[in-house]
Amino acid sequence: MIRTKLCDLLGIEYPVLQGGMAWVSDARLASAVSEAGGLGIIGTGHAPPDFVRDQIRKAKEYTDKPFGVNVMLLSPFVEEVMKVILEEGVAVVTTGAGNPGKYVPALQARGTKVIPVVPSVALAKRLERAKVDAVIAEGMESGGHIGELTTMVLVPQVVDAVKVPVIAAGGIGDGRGVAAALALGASGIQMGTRFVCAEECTVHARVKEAILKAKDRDTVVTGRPTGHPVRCIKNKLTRQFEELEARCRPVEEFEKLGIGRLRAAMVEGDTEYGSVMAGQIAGLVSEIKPAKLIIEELMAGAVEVMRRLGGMAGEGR
Ligand code: TUI
Repeated sequence: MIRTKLCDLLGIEYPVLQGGMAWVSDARLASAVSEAGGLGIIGTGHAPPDFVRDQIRKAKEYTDKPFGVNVMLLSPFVEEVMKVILEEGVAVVTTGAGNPGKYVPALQARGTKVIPVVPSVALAKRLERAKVDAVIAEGMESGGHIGELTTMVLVPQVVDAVKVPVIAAGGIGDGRGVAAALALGASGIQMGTRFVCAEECTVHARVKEAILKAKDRDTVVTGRPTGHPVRCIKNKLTRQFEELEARCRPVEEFEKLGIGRLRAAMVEGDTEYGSVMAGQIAGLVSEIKPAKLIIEELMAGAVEVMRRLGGMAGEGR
């Protein structure tokens, strides 16, 4: 099996993080992933502090293993959510959509590891100076809010730029992706879209169906003019966003169109007019399975690829 320094840092069996996904990765999915030997992560998005506290307490009921909470730094509740996390105490905090530098000392004093998502080498270096425990280098293949660089390009450059462990994310859905990430120098991987189709994921069934049905070119990035580009499965809503872009409409119109759309998709199952955030790897996801099986197949697949590649090197090809 594959163990890396990330396993020791986080006290997990496999170097696999389940991406924190708002309205999708609740205590149920996160605890299932942690029970299976990865690191499950509760997604908080714009959720209010009481919801976050409730989810942390539930996850602690469901598992004794370490789990994480993802904090979306654009949330209006960031300060209150951080306060809840400090009160409750969690093993790991991952962050998205910003620079979490100012929260690092308090979280670490409480024993929490801090692992931000970085879309660039510059932010990775800045956050290493702020003493973060590791970084997640997330490529634009990912679902949801994304940066500009691909995983293939971003990961090796971040690996060369920092000494802390680097976790590769974006476009990883099976053992081949894990082996590729390790080849790029990553110490582990984070996967979101594949875990949406875990049996334990409580997202609306129509979202799982949309991912299972998706082909390679079925996602699209909208919202670039707002400064917050988002990748979703193509539907009537993404076409409306594209129309706003074509007509160069002001940012406020994008914001208005986006209100409540993530919840509409993930909770109510509105896959036509909701934001069905998913990564480009959706085209590779073809089955609903328990989280444990997803992780076991992922790791077995990676070992198999690495064995085959080792053999090729031995044959001098
Ligand atoms: O955060 C994500 N993905 C997300 S968050 C989300 S919830 C949402 N809801 C409505 C609108 C937008 C989002 C859905 N998906 N991934 C991590 C991520 N972080 N991707 C890119 C970044 C990022 C971008 C800029 C991280 C840091 C950053 O820094 C800018 C700075 O302050 O230097």
